[in-house]
Amino acid sequence: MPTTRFDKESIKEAIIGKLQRYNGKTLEDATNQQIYHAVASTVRDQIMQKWMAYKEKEKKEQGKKLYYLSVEFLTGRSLYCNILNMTSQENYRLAMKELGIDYRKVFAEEPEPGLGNGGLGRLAACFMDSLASLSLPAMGCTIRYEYGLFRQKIIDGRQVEVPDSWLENGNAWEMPVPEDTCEVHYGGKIETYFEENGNMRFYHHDYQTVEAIPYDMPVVGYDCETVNSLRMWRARSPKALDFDSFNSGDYFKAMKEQELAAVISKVLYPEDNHYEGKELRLKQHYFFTSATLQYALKDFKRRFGNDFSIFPDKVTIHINDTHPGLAIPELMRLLMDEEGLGWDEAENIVRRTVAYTNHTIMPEALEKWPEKMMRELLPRIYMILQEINRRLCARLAEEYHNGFDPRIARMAVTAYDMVHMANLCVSMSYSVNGVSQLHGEILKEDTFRDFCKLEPEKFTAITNGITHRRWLMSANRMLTGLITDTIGTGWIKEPERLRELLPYRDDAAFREKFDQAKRHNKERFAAFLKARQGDIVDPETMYDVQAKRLHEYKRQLLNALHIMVLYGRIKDDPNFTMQPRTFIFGAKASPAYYIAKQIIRMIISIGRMIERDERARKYLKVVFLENYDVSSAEMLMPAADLSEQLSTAGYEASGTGNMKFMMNGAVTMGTMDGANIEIYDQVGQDNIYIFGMRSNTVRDLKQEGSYSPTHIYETNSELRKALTAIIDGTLTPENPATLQDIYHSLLFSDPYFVLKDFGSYSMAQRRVDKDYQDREKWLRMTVTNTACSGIFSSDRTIREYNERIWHLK
Ligand code: 26W
Repeated sequence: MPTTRFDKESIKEAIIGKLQRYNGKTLEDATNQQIYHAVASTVRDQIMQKWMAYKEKEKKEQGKKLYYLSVEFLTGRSLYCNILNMTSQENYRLAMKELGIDYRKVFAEEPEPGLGNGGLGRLAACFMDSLASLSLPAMGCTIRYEYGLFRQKIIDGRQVEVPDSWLENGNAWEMPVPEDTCEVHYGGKIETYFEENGNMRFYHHDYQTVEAIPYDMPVVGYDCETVNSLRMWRARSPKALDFDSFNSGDYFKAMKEQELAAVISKVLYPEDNHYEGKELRLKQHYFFTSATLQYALKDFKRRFGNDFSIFPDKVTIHINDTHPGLAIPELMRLLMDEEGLGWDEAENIVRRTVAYTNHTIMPEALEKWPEKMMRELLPRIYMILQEINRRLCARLAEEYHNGFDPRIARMAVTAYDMVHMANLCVSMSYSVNGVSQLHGEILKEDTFRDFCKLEPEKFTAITNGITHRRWLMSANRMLTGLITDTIGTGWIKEPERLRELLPYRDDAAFREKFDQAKRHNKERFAAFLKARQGDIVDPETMYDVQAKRLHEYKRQLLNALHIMVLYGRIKDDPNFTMQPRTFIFGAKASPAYYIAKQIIRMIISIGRMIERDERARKYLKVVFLENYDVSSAEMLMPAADLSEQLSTAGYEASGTGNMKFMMNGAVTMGTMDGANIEIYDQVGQDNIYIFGMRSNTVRDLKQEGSYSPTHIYETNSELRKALTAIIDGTLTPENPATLQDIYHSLLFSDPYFVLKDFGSYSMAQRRVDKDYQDREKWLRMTVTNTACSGIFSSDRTIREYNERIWHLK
């Protein structure tokens, strides 16, 4: 195969050549968008060679392959990370420099694929990067949404959602694979009949067909041969335009059927930790799950023929939360109806092939589909679910020696006219895992305790991770350079070796350089913010950051109330001083989540209240970073001094933002929840601020039902003043009632114990203020955080998945 060389000179030539051929432009005349496409396509050429070679190699190898199914992959931009993983960054840097290309501007031209909501989607993307970098054969599978998560605008102090048409200028990284197109069927009727040999068979007819067309994006491993694929399925009607209708002038009728099919891959649901039983969502889940499994079976047969008994040795289907859980009945269906296997044989294969990760214990996030919807939309799948359920309940009745044991209804796949996806996934997967140690315990002791008693060996906990290639090497090049100058490059392939930085805590010159990198990133962020939304922040101040989806359980309100209390102190006490702080919030609220949107309004109102006061302005600044996404996170994480991780203990399954901040040297302010606990274990109590109730206390308090927020309101006068300021016109003088629902929710319900934990939070914040003034102490803390963050690389996470669950070579 001819391989193009990619030294600096060839890169320069290639970029100029692309602009000439595709745009008829010289470098001088080309727009940044055109230059971006030219640069990207040179990288793409390079990747293609590797990708082809890898696919050839894969065909010959008889190894096991992972299909990682996820309704979200929040990949972020690809250009720089691809260059990095190809280890061409130095050549590209020089080539662009010599051509006079401003690489920052060019990289920023790439639209970010916003194909995810938050943690679950970003985790899937980090996993893909680590799988490829560890040379493990895997295919990520999802939907090619035409519109990703909405773009957030702040207008008149409120969130406004704008569609995200990320494909408008084309996607430089994807490749359609038309030969793998397949059909997905909805609706219709099932006829049962018997073959001569007595086997029961099913005939599905009168269904609607949707075509699934795959588009693959390469996932390049760091400094290795592996290039895996992220496969995104697009929906299309198989019918050509209805010409009769078209010719008779009924254009809309002619279009209708096509559009109904294509709508399946139109838009990502903007929901995160909140479930709604929308039919289109069920269609989406079945769409990409069915297409993926059809492909997995086709690929298996191509590699191994029809001996399905070895299927579980050659294929692992991992389902990222329950959303792709229909993989279970779909694989049953394909094995029985298409391949002719019997139930027991098919069930045995499925039980040894599918593994499931749970990402949330929030009851309102657990998927339940109305049986009626399932029956009408997916009649054959519904039959299989019923049979799975019948067999499960029979086994449980035997186990409990009682067909009416109350546990059976709790564990059933179909009960009370609903299909319970988590029960399906737990009962039929060979592995069920939580995403942090605490989360794993809660799953075993609470959420899935009945299942766990029967099959404890199935359950495990694997703490999440983040790819240090994107979140440190790409996002924070100055710190990366300092680390490498100090301890060499070994940490890049073995991130736990970041610990070698620990002794340098005592080295004043090193601390100084570490601080310079932080300072540089704070300035870079200030410039970015100013250019993007006109806000001015001062890099001299402490950056105190909370960036994550907006949710009551994540308790942005705790942070907001604390700022109001600080404001109160400044107003009331003329002698009060503190370290000047910039509070930065980044958060999208689900469009239908009213209180979450009100909380955004409140944060913005607090910022305005402070701006109105000359003295408060000296100490406090609040900015709301619009449209928080992967690209802005890459600017934000390296700039943060303090990382706010405030969830009510027991509710945040893991958190991964906490790891990104830590790796970039921010100190955590957090509850003993999710992975915060493990960050605490790594850095020790002197290098983290822990506050608030522990998860068992929260659990007990909830069960008792005796919690009274009004009692706290009555006894904490600072807090009472802050709460009153929400509704007395101090916060929103234009209309004092604007935020009254937040006030009422806190005072009369407070389901996530904001008031309860406030005192402890506020005390911990006083310590932060004091410690931040002690530069040596603070810098030792930040260095410690980076040094101890290696264990949170997703490389470690993926190794654990592979050792305990997948067993890929
Ligand atoms: C059906 C609606 C819906 C959509 C998404 C329900 C639930 C989800 C996700 C499971 C929510 C989610 O993203 N969970 C987050 O997963 C991260 C990766 O494991 C964890 O770090 C976060 O703690 C968890 O909230």
